[in-house]
Amino acid sequence: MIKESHISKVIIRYALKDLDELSEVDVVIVGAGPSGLTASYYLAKEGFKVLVFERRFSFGGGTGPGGNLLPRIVFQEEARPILDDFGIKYVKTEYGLYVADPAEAVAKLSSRAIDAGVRILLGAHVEDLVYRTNPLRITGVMWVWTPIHEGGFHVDPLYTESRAVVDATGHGAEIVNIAARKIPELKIEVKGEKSGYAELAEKLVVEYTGKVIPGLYVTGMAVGNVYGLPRMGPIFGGMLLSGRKVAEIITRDLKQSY
Ligand code: 48F
Repeated sequence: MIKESHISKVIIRYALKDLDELSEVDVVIVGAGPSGLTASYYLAKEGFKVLVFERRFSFGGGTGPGGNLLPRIVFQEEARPILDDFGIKYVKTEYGLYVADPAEAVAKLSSRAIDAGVRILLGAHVEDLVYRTNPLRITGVMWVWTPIHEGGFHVDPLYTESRAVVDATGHGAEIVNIAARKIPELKIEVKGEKSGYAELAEKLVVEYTGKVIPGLYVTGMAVGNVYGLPRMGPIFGGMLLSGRKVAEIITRDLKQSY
């Protein structure tokens, strides 16, 4: 027999138990796009408790729409080991570039991350940071459900504490921008993204990936916004390489601080 009240009870009981457990984690990643999902997977593989906040009710960020809605995304040679780690199939083209199916990429990035132990909270919008002084550092995020945010209601958010916060919010670099605007003593200068230059952008986005200030890291297109780098358009190797790199940096930093 299915009782309606039991449906409600199990949702409430289990969801609240999860949220209770997730109020303190090792790493918060904001954004379930390609860079955030990649970072989350490699961090979970290292044994860290990882929570991804995604304000949409779906995964993948800018991956799904491919290039101007054409269902193919492009990767370069350097990204192949990561595609292989996730089991994403690809075809080598006549230009030496590789193409893959965006739907498969989204599905495999997210399912491998979840299988590695990552928790993804959908419909959850990060609207602010938590910080401490002496030493000055970021220690978590403040978040509300997306419909609350979209509705423009004044509802106080909940806290999630973490040892590292990763801005994987894409072109807007929302989290680093919040830090720059609301904690001026951090002296973060956000330069803003430049126009398209694919080869240079792919190289620089990986090079500049990493720690912005203690406790706050940046990956993916957000890196371009923070450091004034060009955009690359629908080539995604840099996103995966940036995600893996930020995971390596955080792994090193967190293991050193034990
Ligand atoms: O935009 P997005 O895919 O970021 P990415 O991982 O990849 C960029 C590429 O898709 C593409 C490109 C490179 O080839 O130019 O654009 O850097 O994913 C960012 C995700 O973050 C979510 C947003 O909904 C998207 O799914 N997001 C953004 N701000 C917030 C957020 C926020 N404040 N709270 C929660 N989620």
